[in-house]
Amino acid sequence: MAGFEDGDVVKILVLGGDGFCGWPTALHLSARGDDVVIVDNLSRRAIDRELGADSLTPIATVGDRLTAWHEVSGKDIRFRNVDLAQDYAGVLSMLEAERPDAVVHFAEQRSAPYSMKDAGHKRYTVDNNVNATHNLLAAVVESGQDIHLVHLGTMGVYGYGTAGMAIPEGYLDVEIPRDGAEPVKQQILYPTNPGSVYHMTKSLDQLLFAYYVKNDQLRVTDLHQGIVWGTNTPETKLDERLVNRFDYDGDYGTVLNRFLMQAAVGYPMTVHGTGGQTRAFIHIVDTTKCVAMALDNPPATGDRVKILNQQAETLRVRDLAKKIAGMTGAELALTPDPRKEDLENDLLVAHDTFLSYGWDPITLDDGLLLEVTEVARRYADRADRSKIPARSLWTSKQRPGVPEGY
Ligand code: NAD
Ligand code: USQ
Repeated sequence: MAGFEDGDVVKILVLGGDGFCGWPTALHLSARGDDVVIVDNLSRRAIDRELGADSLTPIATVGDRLTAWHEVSGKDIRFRNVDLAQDYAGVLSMLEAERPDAVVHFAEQRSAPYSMKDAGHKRYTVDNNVNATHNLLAAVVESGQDIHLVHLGTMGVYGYGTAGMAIPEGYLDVEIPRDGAEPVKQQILYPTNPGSVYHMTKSLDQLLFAYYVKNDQLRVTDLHQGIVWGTNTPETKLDERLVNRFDYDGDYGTVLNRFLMQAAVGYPMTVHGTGGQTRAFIHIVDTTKCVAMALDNPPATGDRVKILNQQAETLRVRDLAKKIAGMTGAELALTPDPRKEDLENDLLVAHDTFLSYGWDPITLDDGLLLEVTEVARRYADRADRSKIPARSLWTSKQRPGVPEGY
């Protein structure tokens, strides 16, 4: 890690380390020798129970996961159950006790459909995500420690239509014309245009980071990540108890993994609208690698928020479905789009910084679709077909079943 001597053990808190991206990242960092502590309130497992849904892969309890990791690697990862949004004192005392070099922040409610179910789910998502991020920032300042904060943000803060321009990494150069004088040149945060309450919380996070970096000179990296696909990584494959989660239900399943699972169980692939939506994608193995690279290349004290676009390639939803149909013979079913989004858009994304670190991204054409299809096929008997349809609509309504207190 830059700023550390080779051989130094670096302590990293992985917030949200029991989740889809956090778990394999925690293992990857532990495997390379970092001292890793997972922090999670297990809310994602509680939401599975609320929705009556489950991971397609049978995920072990946190305790069994960590025991298995110790058995296969000889390394220890510790676990702390802290609610980052509700327990500020717990966040601060954890930082004071652990004194981490870096914190990786995955711990937010990350489903757009879940965030759009009704007022209760909107309020939960905003309260949880914005408070978690703000509690963390305030606690880093109060602790007085110099901690590099790496946050998982989203491509969705930009909006997806770019009229042929590649979306830059976080900042936009603008020229403001003035009568009779030279135009004012400025670099501004790329104008945010979220498409769901969930994505909006990531836009709010951006402002929190910008403020704390300006006021308190915190060191923050914000990773604007595309849609993650795939399931396992070299570390999660080492033991059945280490398997990563695979979401396929209408709320948490993301589009590519949903299509792969649908193809595996013979369910026509649920292409929303015309499938002309273009999105950015990254494989889960690359998520773990990019986070490690971001940790190794921190901003200096006094730098602005370091924003990196963390995606490998952009693809149109109907092209994804056609690719999978070509591989498996599965059918496509154009379904009415439950969301409010452009049905056709182009998307170009700059991702120069990770490439400059030597990243060689995994793409869909690398044959890894087959690996995921094999995961989907292997666990197909665990699938509950009634959970596949996307039932959350982007229209105003109130439904029962919101988390307690909302
Ligand atoms: P996930 O829901 O599987 O994992 C999030 C974890 O955070 C869960 O284990 C949950 O229990 C925990 N958590 C949530 N709120 C918490 C709180 N208040 N206190 C403590 N723990 C809390 O989600 P994921 O897919 O692993 O995503 C992780 C992060 O990456 C999210 O911030 C998400 O926005 C971002 N991201 C994900 C994707 C994707 O395709 N999965 C793409 C881009 C960005
Ligand atoms: N879609 C379908 N059929 C489906 C599911 C989705 O056509 O069965 C379409 C959606 O309408 C949308 C696109 O596929 O146009 C992507 O949907 P998604 O659910 O895969 O992704 P999204 O809601 O954007 O959210 C996911 C993660 C989120 C992350 C985001 C990155 O859940 O945490 O922030 O991807 S990005 O999309 O780049 O903003």
